[in-house]
Amino acid sequence: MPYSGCVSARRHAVLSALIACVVLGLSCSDGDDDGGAPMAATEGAGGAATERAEPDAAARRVRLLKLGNFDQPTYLTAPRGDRRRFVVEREGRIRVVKGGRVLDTPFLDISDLVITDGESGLLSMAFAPDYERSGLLYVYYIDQQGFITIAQFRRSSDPDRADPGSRRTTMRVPHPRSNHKGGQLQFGPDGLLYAGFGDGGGGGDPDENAQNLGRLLGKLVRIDPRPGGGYAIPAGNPYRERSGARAEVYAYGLRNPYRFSFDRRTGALTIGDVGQDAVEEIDYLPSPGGGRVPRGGRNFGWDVFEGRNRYEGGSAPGHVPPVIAHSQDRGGFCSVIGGYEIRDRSLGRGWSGRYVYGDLCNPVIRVAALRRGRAPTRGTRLRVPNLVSFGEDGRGRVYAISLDGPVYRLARR
Ligand SMILES: [Ca+2]
Ligand SMILES: [Ca+2]
Repeated sequence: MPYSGCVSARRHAVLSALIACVVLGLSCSDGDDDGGAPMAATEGAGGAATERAEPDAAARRVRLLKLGNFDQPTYLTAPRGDRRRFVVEREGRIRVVKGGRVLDTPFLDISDLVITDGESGLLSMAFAPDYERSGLLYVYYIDQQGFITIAQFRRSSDPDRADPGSRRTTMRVPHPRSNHKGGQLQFGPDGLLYAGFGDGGGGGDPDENAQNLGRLLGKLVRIDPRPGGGYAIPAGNPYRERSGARAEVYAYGLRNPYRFSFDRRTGALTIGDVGQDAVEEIDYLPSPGGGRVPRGGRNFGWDVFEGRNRYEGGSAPGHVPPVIAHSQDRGGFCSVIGGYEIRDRSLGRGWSGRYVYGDLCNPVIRVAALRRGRAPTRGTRLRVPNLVSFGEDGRGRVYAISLDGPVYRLARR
């Protein structure tokens, strides 16, 4: 089969498709692409995603403004309030964009520590909430042993450079395969560090990790990193007292929560959980109010459920179904790319206050009005092939990132 690399990669997960398609020079956005215009219902047997047409002219007044070209960019972030942009490159570098220019010298280069097999690489980073004072930042990468690694670095005397000698290992988790490596780090509004770990790879969670509270794979974890290395367990973690459970677990039943985020205004949590062979999903937990994070201890269902469909036997106690589910077969979805609740008010109606997300194989940027139950979603006119991530800068402006190189800001026309 001439396209087997691409097709089979679609069936599995986020970065493998990129490797197959980028390295082999194939297009993953061919074929059953949905076209980007207002769409018909895209949902399979798991239940329909509610489709809306473009609501008004205001929603069309947003464009992709190119920030620059990078070497396999995987993420963008910045310390809160900072005007610079930090772009993470898969092979292990972090680049600084300052005054509209990409600085020649990377902020950090750990390419000697990082492997890029399968879905591996340097996959995201997070600045400590008190970065201005502490100078601490965290990176998420796959190390030479294939382990998921969260490491801390410290800013150097040059604010545009981290100190490469300041590395401390915060957390290191064995992972047996080259897919479902997770990849997201985020500080929640509670000041704690969250990370999303994939289920251990293969297909169908063969090791049955995601429903097993005694394992870290297939989980969203929450830790309190210690500046000298390692971490403490936060007092409010839901399984802290449960025998046989890992105290780091915040939520479970996840296949590959490759991208998740907190709403910078409300604290609501949104997870893009990459599907198996049928359904791509967005999970959503609203904030209890006051800018707080949602209560932990939720079960998102995998591998008993894929989207709203039954997947394997067994039970998933308290299963929280997704608010958005896209059928892979109808619309060309292969690996959902979770995004951000947009708080950039300059984008105006139809964008501000909506959740932006997309897919690796379907280039259409989508927006949704998140709520419990089933959330309405629509395709926009914006397209980013090989979409690998969204990002948010220090002022809450939102970016879309293509692994092909370009990073774009969502900007008003
Ligand atoms: Ca299984
Ligand atoms: Ca699920």
